[in-house]
Amino acid sequence: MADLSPPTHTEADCIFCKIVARELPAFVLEEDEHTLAFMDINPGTRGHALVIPRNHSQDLLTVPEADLTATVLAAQRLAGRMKERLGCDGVNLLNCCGADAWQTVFHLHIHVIPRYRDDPDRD
Ligand code: DGP
Repeated sequence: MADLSPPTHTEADCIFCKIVARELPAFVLEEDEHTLAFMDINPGTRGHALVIPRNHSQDLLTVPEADLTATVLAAQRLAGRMKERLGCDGVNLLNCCGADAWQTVFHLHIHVIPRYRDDPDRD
């Protein structure tokens, strides 16, 4: 019979926890006591990165306030650095919360996506 219980996403099977623990490789851009920023393995634009809290939280709805605050501030800092270093013209911050909202990795993360005036997929 099919298992209809909701999926659980624990620290033990979390790829981003493994990146935090350096058990999986990643191109780390910045880190501090509470957060880590690294390149997305499947970038939408040049420089597309992810910012995560070191502590495991499944998503935006379950993350403790202190980890959320640290993650948003780290994303803001990274966006500023992208403008300086990549010369991008703008930045999108994106969070997908829940499988139906395209979340595929169940450790809170904010996409920090540099945008360029000449992006081929720009609306
Ligand atoms: P989301 O759909 O919002 O859950 O995005 C998850 C992102 O994580 C997706 O853009 C690809 C990225 N990603 C998945 N696995 C890995 C990995 O092992 N390393 C890195 N650097 N990024 C990953």
